[in-house]
Amino acid sequence: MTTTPQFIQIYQAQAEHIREELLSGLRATKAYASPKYLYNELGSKLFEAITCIPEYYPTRTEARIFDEHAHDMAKLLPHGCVLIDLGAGNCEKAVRLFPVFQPARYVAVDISVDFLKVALERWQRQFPTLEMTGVGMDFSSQLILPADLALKPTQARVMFYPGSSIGNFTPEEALLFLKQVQSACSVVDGGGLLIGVDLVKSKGVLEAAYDDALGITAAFNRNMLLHFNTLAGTNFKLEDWKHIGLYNTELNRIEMHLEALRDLTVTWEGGERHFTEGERIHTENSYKWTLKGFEELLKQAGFSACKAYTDTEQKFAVFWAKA
Ligand code: AVI
Repeated sequence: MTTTPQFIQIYQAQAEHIREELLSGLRATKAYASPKYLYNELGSKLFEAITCIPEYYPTRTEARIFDEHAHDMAKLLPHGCVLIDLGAGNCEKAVRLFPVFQPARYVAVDISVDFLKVALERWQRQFPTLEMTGVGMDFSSQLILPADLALKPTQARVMFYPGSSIGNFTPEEALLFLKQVQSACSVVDGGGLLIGVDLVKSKGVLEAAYDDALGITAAFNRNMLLHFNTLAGTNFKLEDWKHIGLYNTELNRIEMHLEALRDLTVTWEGGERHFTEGERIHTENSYKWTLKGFEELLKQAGFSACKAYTDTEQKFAVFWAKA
């Protein structure tokens, strides 16, 4: 019986590297920041809150798809697999599927190490006989599973990437990422990918989901400025910035920005950046896919036998793809 999950931390960016990355985005003519900086401790909690707000349909719709089709999906999954949860967060989505999927081992990967540790220790107490491993890793630029995981050559690998996180990659980045997933899963016969994808829909529905009436998404986006202040020693003031969430119909993506409400100067040790009123910092893209477009992408990445499960309104899809 196991009571403490194994934990592997394979990557922790140096504070200086993080600061440099942030500041170079701020200095750019069109200022930008990587969406991974949305997730400090408060950011992870605000994202959890987003998943509960009425306008943010993806989490609810995906959960319904799993409720309805999990048994069907389980028939396609290899028996006794290792379930590798990419961007596991609080691990809830995978845990709900344990009784149906019956994995032999669970590996939870997330950049937010402290948040993951707390969650995984809780789940391990609830599932004491299931081998669980946590991996603290930023896989957004490269997916290399740590050798310390000691994945068995007999255990098929199923990667689980729900929540439409794939949408936070550009289509080019998404293809590169999926190719890496495909090669990691194809090491053992029968492996594959179970992935949640948000589908193209009306501008009104999309913009409401990313600029909700309660202002939770606005808080989530603006909290990035507090995170900057901690990581890079900047002096952003929340009252100077407003949240923008808009749908770019040409590129099929939601864009989140922070817009300066007046002319201002942000300073940090050794530098500053002037923003004029209305100037923006681009903080996130969330691409939406068509069913056909995403199936094509999976095939290009080397997957086969793709099967899509959707809700009746085709708002969201979960794809199973064989590696
Ligand atoms: C994590 N990711 C899939 C979310 C999304 O919908 O793109 C992040 C998010 N941003 C604003 N609301 C939710």
